[in-house]
Amino acid sequence: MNQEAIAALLQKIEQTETAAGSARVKTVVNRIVRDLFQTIEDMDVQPEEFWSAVNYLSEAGRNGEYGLIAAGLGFEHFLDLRMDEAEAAQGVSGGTPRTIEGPLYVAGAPETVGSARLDQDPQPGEVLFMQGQVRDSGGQPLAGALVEVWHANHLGAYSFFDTTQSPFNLRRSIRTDANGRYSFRSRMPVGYSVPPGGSTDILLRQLGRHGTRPAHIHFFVSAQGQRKLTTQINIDGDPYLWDDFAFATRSGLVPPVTLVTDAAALREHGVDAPFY
Ligand code: MBD
Ligand code: FE
Repeated sequence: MNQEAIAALLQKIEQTETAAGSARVKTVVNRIVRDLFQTIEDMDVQPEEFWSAVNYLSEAGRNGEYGLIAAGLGFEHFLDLRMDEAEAAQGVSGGTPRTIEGPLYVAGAPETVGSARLDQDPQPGEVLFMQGQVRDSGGQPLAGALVEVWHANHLGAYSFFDTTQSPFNLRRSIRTDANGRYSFRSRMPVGYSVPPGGSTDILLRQLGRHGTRPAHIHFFVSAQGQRKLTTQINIDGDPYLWDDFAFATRSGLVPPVTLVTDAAALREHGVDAPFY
């Protein structure tokens, strides 16, 4: 089809629009339709391919996998890069880098002050301790900040989505203490992989890609009068550390991990052994 014919159809479609509705939605949707018409034209997409894509999207919606696809195609990371750029333009810089939320946060985790234990269900693997301090952009500790933490178990599965785990297993909200500090005890997570045979998996396979993330722990950090930080840390040494299907690993988000084997030091942390 020639460009004039495509332009004429687009004009005909837009002429059906009235003054009602949203100017923003009109602009964005019309742009997406234009770009998709052009892709179909340029790639000579066949009707069977188009309807196969429509059916794929219907199925992905039924599976609740749009969030996962958004992560896997790099859209979620792209939005982060745009937020970084917008902040830089406002002269905002420094601090812990942001990275993606992902589709697996659940609100309402039990709240504690200062410290928490995240693992409720028995879980094999290493005992994990993490501690940190929430500070404002001037470096001043923030007492009473909320640190929401969530991560996967030894199978890379998240409570709520994995109904074999008890509610809020490996999910907590921790208020920082008077010195802005928080700490928690948990078990080492294993990297998540997209559900085998699911919509995201099908797409990634066709792209010749894997659907695995390195082991990671998610955080929301919020405090009165402060911008909310959405971030993660990665566990150093994971083979997927720099090969995340969701592109979320960033330098500054791979803290040092220390293996503690000294019996006295372990007892001090209230454990008998680093693994059970
Ligand atoms: C996850 O655990 C996750 O963090 C992201 C971004 C996507 C899928 C699963
Ligand atoms: Fe995750």
